[in-house]
Amino acid sequence: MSEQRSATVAIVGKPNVGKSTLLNALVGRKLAITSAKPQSTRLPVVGILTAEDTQLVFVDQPGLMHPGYLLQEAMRAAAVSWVRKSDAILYLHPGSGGRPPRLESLVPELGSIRQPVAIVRSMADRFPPPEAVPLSDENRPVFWASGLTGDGIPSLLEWCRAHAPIRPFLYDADDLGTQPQRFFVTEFVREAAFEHLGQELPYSLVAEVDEFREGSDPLYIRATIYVERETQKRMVIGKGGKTIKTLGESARRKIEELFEQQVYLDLWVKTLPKWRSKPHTLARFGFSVPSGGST
Ligand SMILES: Nc1nc2c(ncn2[C@@H]2O[C@H](COP(=O)(O)OP(=O)(O)OP(=O)(O)O)[C@@H](O)[C@H]2O)c(=O)[nH]1
Ligand SMILES: [Mg+2]
Repeated sequence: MSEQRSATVAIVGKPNVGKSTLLNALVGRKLAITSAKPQSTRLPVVGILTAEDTQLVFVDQPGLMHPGYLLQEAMRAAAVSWVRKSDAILYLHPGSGGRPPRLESLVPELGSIRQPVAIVRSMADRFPPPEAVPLSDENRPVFWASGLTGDGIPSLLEWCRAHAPIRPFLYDADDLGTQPQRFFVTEFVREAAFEHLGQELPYSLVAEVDEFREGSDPLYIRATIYVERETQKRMVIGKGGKTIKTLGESARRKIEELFEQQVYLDLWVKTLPKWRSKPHTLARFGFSVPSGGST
């Protein structure tokens, strides 16, 4: 039997460059939520691809940006920690525009980055490569790929496999992810919120699963959406409950697709003032608040 290889591969870059879409394309399954609006990913999402003797553990990250409030600090801290600890890095920058800035300039706190980094010019279906494609940049290989069409994905996988250290698998060969079903419920509720609510509302919103009736059919899930203000709560509910109904149906369909079973989603809306800037509320929703964060 040949030796096993395994690698954690962080998918990083600025917000809205197609990281989550790429994760889903790499593992062939919709695990990470995506949106035309930036900052849709708040917590890393893990997708596992095991083929023959190699296991690749992709970790989609929140976008690297300057944080404005504590939630954004926690998002950035998560992404930076994965840049530090992953075995290899896919650094995404859209095919449009000029040269990508050096990854080091987005994470100056880390100094130099020693792991293998592939520069991925994303959204290659919209921004195809120029005639003379640079094969490398700063001694890092450049790939053109589209998470939407799948173009370039096989070459990326080949690069990841080539950089996977000889090491036993990190997870079971059958595992597709590492996060609990509850996590995906709250993520898909947020994705539906990005689709159905106005510009700023999805940013003030977080979801929590209150009850998950294991073994029930359809699977009964009770969840609460928290927003920061009463006015926002009224907007999420909508006239006669219309908005929350549409949002809930959309989220339910997404959850059913991932879980491959019928779901009854009982969705509520409550206010939780300033949850985005309080360490204890952030911790409750799964964020690791960097030390020194304000209360
Ligand atoms: N045409 C095209 N659009 C893409 C591609 N990848 C992503 N998009 C679109 O770009 C937008 C952002 O995609 P995401 O995958 O959510 O980007 P992200 O980098 O994860 O964004 P954040 O999590 O907010 O940082 C969405 O509207 C996607 O549909 C691609 O390969 N081609
Ligand atoms: Mg994302």
